[in-house]
Amino acid sequence: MNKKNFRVLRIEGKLSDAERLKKQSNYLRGTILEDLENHLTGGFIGDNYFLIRFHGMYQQDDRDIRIERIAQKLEPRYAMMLRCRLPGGMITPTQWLAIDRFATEKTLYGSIRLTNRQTFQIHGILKKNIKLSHQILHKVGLDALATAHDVNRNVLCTSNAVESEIYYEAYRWAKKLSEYLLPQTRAYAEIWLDEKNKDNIIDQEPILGETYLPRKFKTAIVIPPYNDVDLHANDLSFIAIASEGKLIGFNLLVGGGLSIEHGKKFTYARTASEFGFLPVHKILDVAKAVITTQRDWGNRIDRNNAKTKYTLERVGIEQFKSEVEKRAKIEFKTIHPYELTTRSDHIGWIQGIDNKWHLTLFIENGRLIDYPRSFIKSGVANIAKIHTGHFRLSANQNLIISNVSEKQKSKIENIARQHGLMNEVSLQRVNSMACVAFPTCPLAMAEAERFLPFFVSKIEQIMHKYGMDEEYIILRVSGCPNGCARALLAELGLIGKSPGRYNMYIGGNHIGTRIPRLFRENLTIEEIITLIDKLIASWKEGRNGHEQFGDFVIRTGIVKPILNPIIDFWE
Ligand code: SRM
Ligand code: SF4
Repeated sequence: MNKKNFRVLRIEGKLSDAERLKKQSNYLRGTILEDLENHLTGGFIGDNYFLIRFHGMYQQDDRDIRIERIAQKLEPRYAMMLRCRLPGGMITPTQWLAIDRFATEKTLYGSIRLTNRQTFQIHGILKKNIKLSHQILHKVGLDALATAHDVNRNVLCTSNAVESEIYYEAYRWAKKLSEYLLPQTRAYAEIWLDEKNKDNIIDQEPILGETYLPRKFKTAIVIPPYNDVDLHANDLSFIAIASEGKLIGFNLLVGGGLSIEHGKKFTYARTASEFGFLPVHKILDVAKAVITTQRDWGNRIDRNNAKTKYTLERVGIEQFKSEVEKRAKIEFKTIHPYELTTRSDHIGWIQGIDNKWHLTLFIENGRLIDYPRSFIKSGVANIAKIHTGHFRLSANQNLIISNVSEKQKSKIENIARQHGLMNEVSLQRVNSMACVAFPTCPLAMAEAERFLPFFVSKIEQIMHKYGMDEEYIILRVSGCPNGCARALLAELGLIGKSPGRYNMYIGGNHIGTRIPRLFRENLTIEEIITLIDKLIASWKEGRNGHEQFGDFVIRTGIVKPILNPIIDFWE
């Protein structure tokens, strides 16, 4: 490693305030209960503002009306966003109907937002309805535990593999991993479900530790050839390896992550490193070993430098790997060959190996709401009323109506069509994704979800102009450099800088294994469209055969590939 270019933040000094907060929280209780009774504010005060995140909630306010409220000397309109835990994105129609009703009747926006980590968020929950939201989830066997902050988040599992014999087995491991790595504190049950600690159980956190993890932690199970979960956005990825239709083990990859800060050279996106192969029965031990190594070695001084990707670079990949082997009592075998060929969802019907049908519905930006001309949220609820299989949420923010019998197929299709859920959609739109951003995200610097539909139409027009309608560019728009839309794994990524201005990254690939490079900074939308027009024109003119956009801009030297992000991400 070139030491000169080795960039880390402080690793010695005073612990970050987040560490004090966790330590003093009495296993995530803080004074949330008292705060719930405080009707003078619609929000949470002091440490509780952060502590509620461990319980799957973020405090937000409507940014569209923030200035107006300040002018009127009113408190911002505080409301919570609730994020459910849904390993592998699996949810039953009964569960769906319960959350649909809650979103319709008890929230400010009346919408459900499918996220790119295979779960859903409900925005706009007023303080008085928070407890109810958790109780409704609990009643149908769901929870929001550990979907945010310094814990292992919702565990992903490829959802585009129903034709694979190992899909359900892989999904069961995702569920087990999620449960195994959950916080053990009784705080969630006490605060939200009014459960008393009758047996006087003393709280302990054998895996996460009393002060939990240094930073958020993300886990995924990948079933090749699909990389719909974008494995390189995860701290810990298990690539399922099958032989003769049986799951025989996993390749382990550690240390992916995408978030950066504009211009801060100690931050960078990083693809995960291959550690080796493990047999199926070692998956929980290995997950525990990786997470506890990150727990013990991760940076607790500076949160900007705390994720596993930075720990790995600081201590060395080999050192981290051998610690994991020691803790898991395993010696990793050589990585088994695997091939990833796609990240896209297959929109429409597909038949699984069990002869059941699966319908993937394209939900633009994952936003389910009834629009004046298409009642898509009601459509999904109406499907849930008659569907006897389950729903699966994809990591591309789409919804799969899964396990449909031949008999039910046409009924479900009729409902979907009547509600505008099966309208024609271009390949370009299917392969475009945005994060939430305005008005709810407090960190948004520019529009994303509200801007994407218009922007995709512009790209569609350009593609059409050059006769490229059958092609697509993996496009991602994030409202800020936290990078929630995974723009730093896109062929064309936009990252918000300020309202109406974006940094433009190009050169990722279709399968999500290459980080794109910063191409131009601080562009207006008009400038972006002009540049894209030129780039698509040269791609059309100069591509080799079916060469894809990201590969083309790298091959022709329009941008240089990122070979080692710690050294050349910013060059
Ligand atoms: Fe994210 C913070 C939305 C996936 C990196 N993310 C946020 C918050 C909670 C803002 C906040 O902290 O107050 C956003 C809530 C907006 C809102 O109003 O709903 C938010 N992130 C989302 C979602 C909903 C985007 C979406 O449109 O689907 C995704 C929810 C996933 C889930 O169900 O758990 C979401 N976020 C991601 C991803 C992609 C992924 O995980 O595959 C990333 C990049 C991958 C990574 O972690 O490197 C991501 N979000 C962040 C970060 C930067 C973390 C870091 O490493 O520094 C933040 C800010 C933070 O944590 O400090 C953040
Ligand atoms: Fe908010 Fe930024 Fe994440 Fe978009 S990328 S949801 S703006 S934190």
